[in-house]
Amino acid sequence: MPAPTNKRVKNKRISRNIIIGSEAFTLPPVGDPNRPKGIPDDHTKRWTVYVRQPQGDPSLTTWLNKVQFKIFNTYENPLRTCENPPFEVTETGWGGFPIDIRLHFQPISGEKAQYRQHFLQLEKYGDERQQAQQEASGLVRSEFLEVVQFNEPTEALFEALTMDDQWNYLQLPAKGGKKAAMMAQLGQRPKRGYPGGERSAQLPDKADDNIAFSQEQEHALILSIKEKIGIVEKSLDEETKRREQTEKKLKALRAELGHEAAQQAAQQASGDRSRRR
Ligand code: SLL
Repeated sequence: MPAPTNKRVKNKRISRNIIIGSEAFTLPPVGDPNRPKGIPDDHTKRWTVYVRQPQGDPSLTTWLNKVQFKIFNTYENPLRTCENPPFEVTETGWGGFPIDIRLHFQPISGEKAQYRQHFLQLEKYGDERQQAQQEASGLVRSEFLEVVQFNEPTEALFEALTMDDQWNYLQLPAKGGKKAAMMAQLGQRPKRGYPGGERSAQLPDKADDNIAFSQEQEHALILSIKEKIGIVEKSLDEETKRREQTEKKLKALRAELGHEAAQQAAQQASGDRSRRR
């Protein structure tokens, strides 16, 4: 077997999104029969901090090898290491704190570990509606989308990041349109294809029976969205004009009414005066 090289692919950059987040649930109070046993009395929350991939994205294990979470140093073994997914740590506690997260990449990537930080949010936050929802559900979730960029990746990583099998973990639903049904029957996934025959993280130029999504469709979709935006903007303009006209009319009516009211008041006053005389 040839020794793996660290040769880099020039002028290529591939990025992946990850979600870094935490969830905190309120624990039943001390004395409540539903409170799990063995939790210190001052702990009010059960929380989980995690690194996940956005739903539907290519598998993150292609490039992510290991995640370390450095939690508050009063916890036992505060440097927690996850060698496999799920990359997450669950604990109980009473207070939030910043968590240092170290992302270790697959050895084929030749990349150094990267740091991220996440604040473990235990208390309600956000606007009134969000806080009411957090109160009602007893769940506080705080998530951020992070981007990891591979600039001029190694050949091995580039190969891995452009392979179809990164989507293997996604099961095609049995029902879900003609194409999906056909693919399910054939036991195939929609093929991504390679524009110009070259391996790439891009969508292929054109769709065909084997390729479900293409740049051509993407452009058509963008055009149609732009067209719809145009329609919405036009009707917004018309509505604005109509509103301005209505406001003008209203102003004129108010002025007229005010004038009449003033006249009436004046007449009334002069009547009063004449009666008093
Ligand atoms: C503070 N920044 O000073 C916070 C610290 C620490 C929270 C929060 C229990 C830890 C354990 C726990 O929740 N600590 O049981 O070791 O307010």
